[in-house]
Amino acid sequence: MFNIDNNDTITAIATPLGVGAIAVIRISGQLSFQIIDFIFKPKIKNRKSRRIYLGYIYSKNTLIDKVLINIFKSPNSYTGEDIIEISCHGSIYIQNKILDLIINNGARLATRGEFTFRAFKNGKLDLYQVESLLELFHSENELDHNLALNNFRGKVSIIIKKIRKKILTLNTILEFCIDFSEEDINKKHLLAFKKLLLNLITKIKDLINSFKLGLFFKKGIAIAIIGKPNVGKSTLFNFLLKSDRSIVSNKSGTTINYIEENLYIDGIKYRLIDNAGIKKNTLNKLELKGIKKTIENIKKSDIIMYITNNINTKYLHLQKYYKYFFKKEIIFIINKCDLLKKKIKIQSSPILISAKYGIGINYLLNKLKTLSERFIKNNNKTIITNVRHYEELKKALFKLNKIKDHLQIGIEPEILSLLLKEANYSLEKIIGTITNEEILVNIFDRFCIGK
Ligand SMILES: Nc1nc2c(ncn2[C@@H]2O[C@H](COP(=O)(O)OP(=O)(O)OP(=O)(O)O)[C@@H](O)[C@H]2O)c(=O)[nH]1
Ligand SMILES: [Mg+2]
Repeated sequence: MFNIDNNDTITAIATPLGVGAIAVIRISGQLSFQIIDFIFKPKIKNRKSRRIYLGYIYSKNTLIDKVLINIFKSPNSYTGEDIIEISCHGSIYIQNKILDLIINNGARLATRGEFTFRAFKNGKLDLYQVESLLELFHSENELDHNLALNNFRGKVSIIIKKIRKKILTLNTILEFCIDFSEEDINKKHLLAFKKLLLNLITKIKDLINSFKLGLFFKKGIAIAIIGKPNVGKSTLFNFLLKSDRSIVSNKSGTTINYIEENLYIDGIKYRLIDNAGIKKNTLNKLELKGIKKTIENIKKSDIIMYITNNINTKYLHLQKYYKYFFKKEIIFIINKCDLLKKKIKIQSSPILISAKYGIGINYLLNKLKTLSERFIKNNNKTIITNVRHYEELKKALFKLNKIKDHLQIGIEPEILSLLLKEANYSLEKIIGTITNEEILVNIFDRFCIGK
């Protein structure tokens, strides 16, 4: 980890290591322009910020590469410092040669996330945005990406800053009360205090509740495919994944242990789980173990796809059972419709499909979409996705609720003021106004060198 108070000029290759069409090398700090003057020709006379210059990198008199350099003058840069970005040809030799030159002229190699740390230190990003940036790097689907991008752009930070402002207002009311005796405290003040407090509690509760929604985006909506053996569970699993991931055979009990895979439909992430068939009255130990795992998966899932081959199955009864006993959404599916003797109209529930021939799958996907929207509705809402933020918000809420309880007894400004400070402290830890080295190391170490 870097020294927090360090002001060295830092450098790193910002693109992935290896041969590429081009590579980008970054320099940030006070010596950036001095270093580029040493190694880049022609010399730039009137440096302009956010301008690209074409020229050559030299090591003494030896030409290394023809490059483009991009200049960002402090404070209008990613780190808030003077930044140079050199786009060179992507050979490993050229990249390393230029990096060596920069280091020999006064910069040092940056550590993981050090550029972003400087952005944080110089007030360009708050800690919430920094953590959202990490999530942006790791986003796997459209929704995940939108969420991380919104948060990186400061959506949640703005809300938290507003909440903190309101806490300060509460504190001002309290300070006013400290100067007066209890009898003199104006009822109006007390009412204003209560109103603002309740408003804050609701806002923090909303953020806390959004965490569950955030988990759906990140972890995906879990779907357990279940039913009796041999009904075509694995065939459907494979069809949806467009791969032969699960073994299919006409032998009953083919799937012994469950298989889980990620599936993306319309930008929504699902975790599809193919389970062992549920068999009544079996004494086979292996089958019993498989069934036990299936039940565990049912409990862990958000949606159940129940498959049967029998058009006379009493699905309403089953639907009630899963909905009320397990409290799960259920999609009831009759598979192998291609084998049905008489023609049956494909309908919305139960859904008739042929997993083997891909018949009726669109009906199934539509149904899935409708159910999923129940989980991920309000997707325009601000959503928090980070456990650390969730925990701090819960702590802040706890303190504010304590204040609410205290108000029942009467107003004791000193105690309330202390509780407000503690709530504020948690919020400051989220955006990084107050932080400790352990948290910083934990966060910035997850970045790569060059970011
Ligand atoms: N005709 C027809 N056969 C199907 C269809 N879906 C699956 N099958 C066949 O049914 C048999 C069982 O399919 P699986 O997908 O292995 O069934 P399963 O429910 O996973 O079975 P277990 O893992 O044993 O519980 C295989 O021979 C499949 O080819 C379908 O839509 N139409
Ligand atoms: Mg199977």
